[in-house]
Amino acid sequence: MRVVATAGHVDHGKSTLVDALTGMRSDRLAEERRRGLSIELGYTWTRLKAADRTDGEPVDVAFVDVPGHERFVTTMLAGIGPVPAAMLVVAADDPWMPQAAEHLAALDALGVEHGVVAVTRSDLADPAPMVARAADEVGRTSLAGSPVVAVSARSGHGVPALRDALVTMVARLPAPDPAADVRLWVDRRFSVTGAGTVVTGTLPAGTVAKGDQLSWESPRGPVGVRVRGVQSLGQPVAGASGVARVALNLVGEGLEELDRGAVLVTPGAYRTTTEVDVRVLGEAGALPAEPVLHVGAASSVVRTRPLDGDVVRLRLPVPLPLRVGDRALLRDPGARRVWGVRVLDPVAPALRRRGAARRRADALAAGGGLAAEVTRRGVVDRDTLAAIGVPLPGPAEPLPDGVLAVGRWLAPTRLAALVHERAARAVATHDEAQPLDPGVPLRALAERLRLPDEVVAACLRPPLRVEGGRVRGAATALPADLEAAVAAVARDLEGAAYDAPHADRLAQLGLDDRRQAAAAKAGRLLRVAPGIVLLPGADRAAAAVLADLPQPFTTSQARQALATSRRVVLPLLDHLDRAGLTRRLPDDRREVRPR
Ligand SMILES: Nc1nc2c(ncn2[C@@H]2O[C@H](COP(=O)(O)OP(=O)(O)OP(=O)(O)O)[C@@H](O)[C@H]2O)c(=O)[nH]1
Ligand SMILES: [Mg+2]
Repeated sequence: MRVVATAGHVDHGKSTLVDALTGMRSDRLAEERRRGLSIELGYTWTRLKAADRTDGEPVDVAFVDVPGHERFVTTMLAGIGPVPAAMLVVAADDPWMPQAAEHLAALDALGVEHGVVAVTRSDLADPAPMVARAADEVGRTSLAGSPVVAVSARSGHGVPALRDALVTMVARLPAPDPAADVRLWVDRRFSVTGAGTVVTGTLPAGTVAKGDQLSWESPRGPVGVRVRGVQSLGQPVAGASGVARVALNLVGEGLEELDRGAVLVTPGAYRTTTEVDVRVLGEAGALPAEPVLHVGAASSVVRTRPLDGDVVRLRLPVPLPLRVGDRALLRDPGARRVWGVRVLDPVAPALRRRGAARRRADALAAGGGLAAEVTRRGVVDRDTLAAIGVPLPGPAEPLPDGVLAVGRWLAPTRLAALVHERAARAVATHDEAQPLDPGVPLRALAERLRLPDEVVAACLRPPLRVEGGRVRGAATALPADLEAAVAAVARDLEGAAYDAPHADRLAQLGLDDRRQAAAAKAGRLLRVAPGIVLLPGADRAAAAVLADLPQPFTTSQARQALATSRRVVLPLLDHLDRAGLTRRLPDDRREVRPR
């Protein structure tokens, strides 16, 4: 299916022409029919096939017929917002009128490139002058090159040519991804007896199916809704893929508040925010302080804060699920002027310090793309980037230069050197102050750097490393007196590696529990139990000696082989068990585990 929105001045014949093309009535309301004026959006559809071609599949085209009256411009903008193609309708018997200009400016601001111009009511006046004028006006917009066709909805003259032009135009529309995240801008809501709430909208991409869960981004936060039924082109269907006009029967809480401007999205697929940085495509200087933002079928008064040049921050009254690259429109209702904008960052960071606005604009000037986004954000998780519409490489594809991946995190490569340096400094400062307790807890360091733990850990290079939850530096020197005590122990153990110093000797050397632990932590002593210290590596050496015994061996055999006492051998064997070097059997004998 293809979707085309109408545009054009009030009373120029939009509804009549769409009705002639579809054989349906787009003005549904009694008031619309009585006054001959569209008030709401009209929805009709038809199957089109080029008259001059027997080949080619017929294509379903749905029209969103908009009202032309200046009072209903917000409705008009809700109609064209999510639609990628337009049919501009101009009367042959009237001059070029203000709403023709305003609607065309809006289509241009939104960057709509696919269109057809119908110069209608050509039974009432020679269409040639308006054909020329319309081609000229359209030629200065994003719709430049659109065919201009003279028609009469009354006589039917030119209608086949218009159909052909429409078929050709919709054939050029890009095919959206049916697997894309759903973002349905609701443009109408009504209640059906027995069914409950029904909403309609243009689905630009993705698929909605019966039974789907969607999230409604309500003013109070996301609300889950379930799709009880889907209709498309007036028929119940199992599902519909964009681009499509859809009507959804919804079940959920608080639906009475859901109305035009509401957005239904794939749960969790978007980040809704109120601070949005955009590039203004036009004269940003003339932007009012509080224009109306129109995006999709939503509209709200926003506050603008110029950052620098054409980069402007918008503060939204309610959060919207926007994505990088989204086109939207700002409108000054007083001056009837519109500006197109392109979303640069839908989750813009707070600007606190002096000059932050300028720096932010400079950073945004670096453009889009993954590398630029990651550089700008520092560290960002893949889900956030996907949710704001930054394309990510697939699992097998390489990351762009300058981007480092750590699990779900992406970071600029240069961050690694910075983090390593900061970590090295933090560890050095800490170890100097507290040599008995070397290393900085990873968690604390990560918090200080405002980075995820695993990113900090991944940025460390030797000698920095994570050990037992702490970032440790190179083996730190012990305080001189402790160093001397360690050296004395080493002398004591010379030639009697398992004859651990007795309690009185340890007390004489000032090696109390805490200092034994500090020396052990620094890798200078092996502390098999409180009060039993040996030299580092004594445990492996002991295991090698024990391996020469017939297996399994008794505690007493071990004591003799190691030439030591029960005081030492009992805790040493326990230590060897814990270290996985020996295994204790049920009869209390042990065997050395194979390496
Ligand atoms: N003679 C003649 N009259 C037409 C033609 N097309 C539309 N009209 C008449 O023009 C008037 C306005 O037509 P609509 O189709 O309601 O115009 P519209 O553009 O939809 O108007 P709004 O929705 O209010 O903006 C109606 O009286 C139509 O009958 C045509 O091709 N020839
Ligand atoms: Mg109408």
